[in-house]
Amino acid sequence: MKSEIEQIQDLIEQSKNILITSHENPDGDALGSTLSLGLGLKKIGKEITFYNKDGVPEMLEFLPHSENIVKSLNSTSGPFDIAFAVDCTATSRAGKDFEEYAKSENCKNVVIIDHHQTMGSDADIYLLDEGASSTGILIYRILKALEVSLDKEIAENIYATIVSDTGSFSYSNTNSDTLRIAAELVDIGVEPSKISQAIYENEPLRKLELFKLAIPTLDITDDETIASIYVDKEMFDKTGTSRQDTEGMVNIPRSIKGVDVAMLFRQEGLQSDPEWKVSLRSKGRVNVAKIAEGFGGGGHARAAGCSLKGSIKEVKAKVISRVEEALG
Ligand SMILES: [Mn+2]
Repeated sequence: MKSEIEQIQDLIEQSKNILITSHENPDGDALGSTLSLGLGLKKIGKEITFYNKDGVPEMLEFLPHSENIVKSLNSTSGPFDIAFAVDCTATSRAGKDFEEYAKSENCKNVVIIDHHQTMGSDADIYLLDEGASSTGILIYRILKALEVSLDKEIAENIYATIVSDTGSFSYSNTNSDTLRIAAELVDIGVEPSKISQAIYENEPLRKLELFKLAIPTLDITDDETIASIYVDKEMFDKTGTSRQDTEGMVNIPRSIKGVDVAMLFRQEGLQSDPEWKVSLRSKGRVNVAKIAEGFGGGGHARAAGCSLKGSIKEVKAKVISRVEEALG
């Protein structure tokens, strides 16, 4: 039985026209993986179309070739021999349009590449490795298997996936394999300070204005183990921000001494029928993927998300009581 990487390698070798996408509201791993895979496959003569439903957020425009990502499948030229969905547990994570497109004649083979726990069942090949720090690490392995020589632009994209998903080599998913690959990428020409500056010292002022409004909502349980913060529609409107500006905000409650689980609640949908996107972060005592799954979401043991309807008071109380049960 061939390994998933060998199966993907065979498929790529027989293919010409390839579509690559990632999850909606993309982060550094999503786009860095999309771009590094595509740039690598271009080097061995493949025709690549980069797609993301939400396009490229301002803060990720520094990723080499990000300007080549299209936001509409109508402007793509199928049929595709392979459609890759990277950093996605299922095709639905890339949006409804792609989910439908992947089922159509336009996509002969669908391949999912991810490092998350939960999965769907709508792809031809799944490459899933929870031990990988980022999806970019899996892209690195595929390109190595294909003997693609990594250039600086590919290396910068892969490096960005690692920095983004390990919190600059600080989360528990940082391992020696990750550090060895990062070192190799630096040898190829990546400048770590340049990537860090692009990611962490390049915030639009409006984002900090949003953080100013959110900080007064910081709330902590009496035993100081569960902390949360929220952003509602009014705060977004006042500061001219959107959900991508909440990136990193969960690190505020998470940074507090003694906190086991940190949460960010972000309002979406109509004011009359509010829906809250919840980001959960655990320092290790609680598997937050289990909690998120209980509300129809998913993710990793230490970083997960879900979505609930109701007032902020109701929604917060529901999630906190589940976390309290889990903390015991
Ligand atoms: Mn990821």
